[in-house]
Amino acid sequence: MGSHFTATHWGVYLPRVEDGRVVALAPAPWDASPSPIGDSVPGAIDGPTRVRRPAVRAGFLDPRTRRASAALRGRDAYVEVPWDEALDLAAGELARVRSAHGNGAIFGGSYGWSSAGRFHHAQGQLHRFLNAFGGYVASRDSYSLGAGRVLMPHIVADMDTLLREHTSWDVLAEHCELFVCLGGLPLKNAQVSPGGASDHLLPTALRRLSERGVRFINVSPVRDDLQGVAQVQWLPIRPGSDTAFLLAIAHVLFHEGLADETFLASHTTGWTTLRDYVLGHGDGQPKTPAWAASRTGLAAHDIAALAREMASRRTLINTAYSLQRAWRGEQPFWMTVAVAALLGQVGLPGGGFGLGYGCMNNTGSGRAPFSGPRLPQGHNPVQDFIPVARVADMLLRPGQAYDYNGQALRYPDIRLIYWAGGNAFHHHQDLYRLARAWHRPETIIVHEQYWTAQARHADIVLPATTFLERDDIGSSASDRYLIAMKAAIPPIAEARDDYAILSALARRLDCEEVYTEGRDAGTWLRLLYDASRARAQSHGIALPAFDAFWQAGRFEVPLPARPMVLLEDFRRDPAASPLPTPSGRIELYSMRIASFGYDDCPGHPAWFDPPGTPYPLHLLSNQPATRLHSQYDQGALSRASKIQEREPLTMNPEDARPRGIADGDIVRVHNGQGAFLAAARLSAGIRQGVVQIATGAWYDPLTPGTARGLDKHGNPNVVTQDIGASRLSQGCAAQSTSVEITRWDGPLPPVTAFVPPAGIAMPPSRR
Ligand SMILES: Nc1nc2c(c(=O)[nH]1)N[C@H]1C(S)=C(S)[C@@H](COP(=O)(O)OP(=O)(O)OC[C@H]3O[C@@H](n4cnc5c(=O)[nH]c(N)nc54)[C@H](O)[C@@H]3O)O[C@H]1N2
Ligand SMILES: Nc1nc2c(c(=O)[nH]1)N[C@H]1C(S)=C(S)[C@@H](COP(=O)(O)OP(=O)(O)OC[C@H]3O[C@@H](n4cnc5c(=O)[nH]c(N)nc54)[C@H](O)[C@@H]3O)O[C@H]1N2
Ligand SMILES: [Mo]
Repeated sequence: MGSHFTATHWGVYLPRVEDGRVVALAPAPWDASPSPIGDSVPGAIDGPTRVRRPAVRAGFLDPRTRRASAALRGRDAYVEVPWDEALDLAAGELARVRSAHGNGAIFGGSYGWSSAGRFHHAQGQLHRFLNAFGGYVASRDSYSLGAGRVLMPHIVADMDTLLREHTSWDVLAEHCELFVCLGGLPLKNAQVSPGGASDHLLPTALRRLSERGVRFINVSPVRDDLQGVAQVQWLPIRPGSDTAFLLAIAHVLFHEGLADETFLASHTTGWTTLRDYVLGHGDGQPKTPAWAASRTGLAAHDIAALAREMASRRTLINTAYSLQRAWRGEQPFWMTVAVAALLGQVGLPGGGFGLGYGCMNNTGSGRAPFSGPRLPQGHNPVQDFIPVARVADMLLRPGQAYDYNGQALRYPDIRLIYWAGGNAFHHHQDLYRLARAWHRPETIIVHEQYWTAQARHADIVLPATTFLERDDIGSSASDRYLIAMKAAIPPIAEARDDYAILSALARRLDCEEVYTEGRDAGTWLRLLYDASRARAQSHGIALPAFDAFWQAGRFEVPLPARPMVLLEDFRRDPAASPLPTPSGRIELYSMRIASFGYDDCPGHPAWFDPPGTPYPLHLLSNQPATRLHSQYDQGALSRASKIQEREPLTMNPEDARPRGIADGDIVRVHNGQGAFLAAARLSAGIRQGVVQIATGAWYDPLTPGTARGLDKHGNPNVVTQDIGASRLSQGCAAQSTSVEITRWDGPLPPVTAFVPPAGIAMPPSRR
């Protein structure tokens, strides 16, 4: 063990094992820009935050207080119990809830990134298990792309197809002249891809484009969202106003006769309706650069000059996911497509639109969109589902009606939550509200590797192995390598694979044969790999036999002969290669969306003036540079990035001065929903009126269980709003948040997020 590569979502590494412990993860030698996040793993996997044995919440363990103690979730003690006792308890609860309320009372959405290996993918395993058990309430879409995933199929194609077919960096380097990026191309984010980022592409790609003389426009409140290129203009836009900016670009194009009406007529539908809206024919308000200036905070002449430049050069317009993780988040994506269509460059090499270059490593790799092994999920007979970010609404409002993508739905009545491989107390908005919602169900079961807030709000916590403790295959669509992930060390303490845990439950619940089909993990790996060989073939890829792959340790996915250009075939012949939209074309007016009758998402892209807020600063909560979401926040790299143990928050000196805040000061960030402590980092590289903090500091309430209390550590989700982007998508709208900030002069409470809950003994060696 230990001399083979392994895969994480942020890169491939060679684990170095000494005396049975993983002491280092060395980056893969072929990777020109490896991620330092690997450094956080060795100290964490056998460190004090690890869940070492099954544990049950003290109030839950006692049948007399089991129900009444639900409100203690988040502050109760835990009792470690033997595996059999924990499994019997979990199986008993599953059986009880199913017989009393049916499978529709079990929520198994279990959103989250888990680990990179594709067989031991906790969420996939849980879904398969719950299907074998008779079904569960699922969740749809993602926190990443809540608005985008629902919108895009109506107007171009589904998000997965689009992401896999993005024009390659190679083609961009050759043909692109002007790269307009909304939300930048942040190097920090391109460290990752779900399932693996085996070769990091963005730093090299930016250097090549830069050397070819490409001019970049960074439309973002944050200057550092675009680094490493020679020619860059920063347009420090007000967050949430990009739709106004794009409408003004469209105004210039229409008004000055720069719109490609031939392309609009042949490849789009509804463009005259959009034109009338842009020119103000219906509402009397032309969406001019001057109109946009007051909304975006940008100069009208900058917007107009950029529009003309875009029309005169081969232009790619790219929009980061973050823009749609917002109130009315559908609109910036729709307008991005619209502007690219007006320029008539969709389907041209180096032109058109991108949605998320720089958000994930593999976007633009140009590799075949093949991804390796996939665990079959079985069939879910339960029809009820929720849009993923409506989880607290579901728990707090059972039976209540809501809208989603043209459907009138009702929230199910959930009695049991089962979660494996995600951290809702990281990813969800308005965490105090979530904590209240978490008091509702009768039973919460969680598999975790670490004592995260997700584990600390569960009744039954089952310890899961990490990727270093099991054999698996790492694989991601459009990635360079398939990786044979071989266990480097045996399981830590009593941790078990998610598959082993669920198999043991299935045995107790009489669905073992359906779930396991009589196979052990090794047999499954071989079977799933073999099943993926046929899919590989359809992409023209000849995968070797399993044994040869396993022995070699990796397989390189070849670059396709034909360079990838997004929507190339559609451009060439829209009749022969129509889009999967109702019209077969790009829909700048969607009759289907219009037919839903939503005032918050009409039939064409539109601007909504944001509601006024009582708080003066716009809070952006972006993806962290030093970890994956909340994963390995307890690790060395993430801990080293903190100031006085708190998460850094970037703030403009002009906003800091009147508040008496100096660089490095601890600040209290607050609004009507809650408050958290952070460490101020002053920078002129952020637009005035905007502050930014990374997500992922482990939730650390000063007084657990108090309504609207103080998070000591810097978790922005205590102040974000738990609202849907619109009735169309109900997507996560975390970026639309306003706050006030004051200097914290009180005594500084220690961070305790990394201390396991009461009752759990810390390993003596680490005390
Ligand atoms: N305010 C704000 N909130 C956001 C965002 C934002 O921009 N702003 N971004 C959102 C986005 S885009 C996303 S994708 C989400 C991410 O939210 P999540 O995906 O839920 O976050 P992670 O921290 O990756 O959580 C994964 C958890 O799974 C555990 N885990 C890892 N491997 C395994 C395994 O093999 N087995 C088991 N049982 N557990 C495992 C880890 O320990 C970790 O606790 O956050 C969202 N939340
Ligand atoms: N290292 C690391 N990389 C990651 C992740 C991680 O946890 N760690 N998470 C991954 C995941 S799950 C996802 S979904 C992607 C997400 O990718 P994104 O959602 O794009 O990531 P963010 O960091 O939230 O946002 C990118 C930048 O957009 C800018 N921005 C925010 N709001 C606005 C706005 O209204 N207008 C404009 N013009 N700009 C704005 C911010 O300055 C921010 O730095 O990242 C992935 N990459
Ligand atoms: Mo995401």
